[in-house]
Amino acid sequence: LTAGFQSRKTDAESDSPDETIRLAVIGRPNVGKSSLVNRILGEERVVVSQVPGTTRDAIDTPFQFNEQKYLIIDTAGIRRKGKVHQRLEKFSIIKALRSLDRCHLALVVIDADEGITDQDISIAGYAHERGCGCIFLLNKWDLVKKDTYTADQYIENLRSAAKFLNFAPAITISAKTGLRIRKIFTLINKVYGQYAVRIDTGPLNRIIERAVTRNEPSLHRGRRIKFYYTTQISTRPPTFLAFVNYPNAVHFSYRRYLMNQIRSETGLTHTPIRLYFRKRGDRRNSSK
Ligand SMILES: Nc1nc2c(ncn2[C@@H]2O[C@H](COP(=O)(O)OP(=O)(O)OP(=O)(O)O)[C@@H](O)[C@H]2O)c(=O)[nH]1
Ligand SMILES: [Mg+2]
Repeated sequence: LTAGFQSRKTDAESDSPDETIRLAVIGRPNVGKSSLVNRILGEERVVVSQVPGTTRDAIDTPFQFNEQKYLIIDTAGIRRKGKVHQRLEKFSIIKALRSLDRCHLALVVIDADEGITDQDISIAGYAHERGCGCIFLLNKWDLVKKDTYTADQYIENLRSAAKFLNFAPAITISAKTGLRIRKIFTLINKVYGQYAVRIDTGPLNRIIERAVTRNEPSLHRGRRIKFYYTTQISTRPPTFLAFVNYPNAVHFSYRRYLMNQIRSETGLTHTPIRLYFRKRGDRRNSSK
């Protein structure tokens, strides 16, 4: 029944307590991804240099912090397609993108000193498309003149540039000075907790029922759209399936409304979630 919706990330592992949180560090070239990885690991594990394109491979390092296991993957910087000329660079980018398929969360590193660019947003978009939770890290905050721009202004700019990721946390950091590196782990654990959550069918159905009663979907060719039953079919990210009479008639804005209701009533404030619709006939009508 649910096979078509299972994410490949979820089926291999159960909710065992010793599970590893897998993190991909992604971003444009030279934004400080490798510096951040070294800072987190507390050693010069990967090569850092001011030459853009230093990291070529996706480098996995497992580590443990406060009894939680993590795997962190340093990746190659991702430039805009039109500017990628060399085959080697193309391969590096493919590897970086592939690492997102193995990861739960993407740490999207942005060079705050250069400001937020379209490319930063498309990179976050790749992670989102692959079902990763995202955390924005505005790095090199030590270089930013604080009298010119405040962190709030930066984050506001980011919010308006990446509306589709308005639930993703964002903080200013410095891989160089270590500013707010511990805070990153608070966020990682919080986002992952939501990312891996399971919501029971009972409460979930009550949320949907209440939402539909409060705000009915518009009619489909004169007929009511009915929501029969909703269940969570997978996690990482939390994925819900609602059985309805006219799945294709549910407007995208109504789907968004239902998703917002699920989010706000279950506290899923920082994780991506998915909601699918599937057809189920009305029993009373179909038995006639
Ligand atoms: N001032 C300052 N410099 C930083 C910070 N983080 C990284 N840098 C510098 O930025 C340059 C690039 O750092 P890397 O860590 O190699 O960047 P990267 O994103 O891994 O780069 P690629 O692997 O080439 O994509 C280096 O000169 C770092 O010393 C920071 O927080 N503050
Ligand atoms: Mg690097």
